[in-house]
Amino acid sequence: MLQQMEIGQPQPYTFTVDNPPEPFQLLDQAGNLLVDTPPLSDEETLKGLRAILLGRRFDELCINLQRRGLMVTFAPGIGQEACTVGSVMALDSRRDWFVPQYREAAGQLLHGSPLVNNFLWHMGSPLGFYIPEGVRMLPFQAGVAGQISHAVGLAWGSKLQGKTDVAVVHFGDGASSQGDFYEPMNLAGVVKAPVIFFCQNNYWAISLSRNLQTAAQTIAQKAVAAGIPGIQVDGNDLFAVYEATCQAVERARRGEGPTLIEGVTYRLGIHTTADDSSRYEPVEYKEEWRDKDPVLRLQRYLERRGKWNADIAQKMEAEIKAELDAAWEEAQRVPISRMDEGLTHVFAEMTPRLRQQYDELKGDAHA
Ligand SMILES: Cc1ncc(C[n+]2csc(CCOP(=O)(O)OP(=O)(O)O)c2C)c(N)n1
Repeated sequence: MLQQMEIGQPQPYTFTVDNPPEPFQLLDQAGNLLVDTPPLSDEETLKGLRAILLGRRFDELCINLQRRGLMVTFAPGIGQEACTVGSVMALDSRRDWFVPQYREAAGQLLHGSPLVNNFLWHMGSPLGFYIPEGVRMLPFQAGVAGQISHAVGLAWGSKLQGKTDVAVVHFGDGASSQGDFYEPMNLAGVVKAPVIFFCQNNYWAISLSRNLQTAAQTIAQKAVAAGIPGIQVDGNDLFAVYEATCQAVERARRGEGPTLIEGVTYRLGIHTTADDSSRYEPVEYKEEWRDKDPVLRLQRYLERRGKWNADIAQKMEAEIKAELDAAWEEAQRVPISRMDEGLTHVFAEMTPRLRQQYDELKGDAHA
């Protein structure tokens, strides 16, 4: 049974632990719309598809560049992009915060991150970590779940200042087992911080499968313990992600506090360039999920509405390639960072610990 959530009518999400509803879906795998009116216009849907494709082509390019020794370890979001793009589309980029983990390029770029910065931070340049003035985003976070507290801080701060700016924070199913997930979510529930916890359940935490991650039937139901609503959505359905996030944003702006959204998706790519998933991932898993790819689903939907064909696809791909090529050219013109810049860019004045490391590095012939 499909969980029906009326567009534009927020409903309380109730979870029974024994019988969780099916993930919320508005667009099925074959590209059929399951409601009368889509939550996004055709133009907006094309914009969402373009953002997903830009993220995907960026990821594919970075994997190649890493294999050629031109980048550090890279974590792609291939197959999961509807989660970040759908949730960013529900935000007001001028005032709401997007807080990523490490595989959210598609959402970051849509929220205003300059493409060249995304290249630079994977080239080891601290310049990539500077968020330009006016872009409401935190940098890439390698420590699993570390960013969740930061997002709660941003959202609570917004509330304390009498504002209604919200923060959406992305993390994985593995992160949802950490204290760094439960503790800030609990606090956010108490202070009704305008924050949206978005768990991209991509089935894997490196080699640990979802089934071994937690005995909970859904990750969304973890919201119950924090006293906040939780909803499981089809994470490969751009419309469902967008709609669920819109409703969570409205709740947050009304002062009703946080929501936990679990996007059920799958890691169609690799964990990172440092991992070999062929050693633990059954091949049939990816095969099963390939047809649920958010790109295919949106293309099928748009094709049926006369908004997608080979010419449009070719034009969009060519534009994306040109955009990526230009940003990569620009990134290559930036001088390679010195090792000590990793220590000097963190604070205006180095802490004693950083200073000690800096001095040690300077005494090293390789520095
Ligand atoms: C605090 C912390 N512990 C362990 C790691 C090592 N580590 C890197 S990625 C990862 C798996 C995270 O899985 P999940 O949260 O599901 O996110 P995904 O990588 O699947 O997006 C782990 C354990 C880390 N980076 N940070």
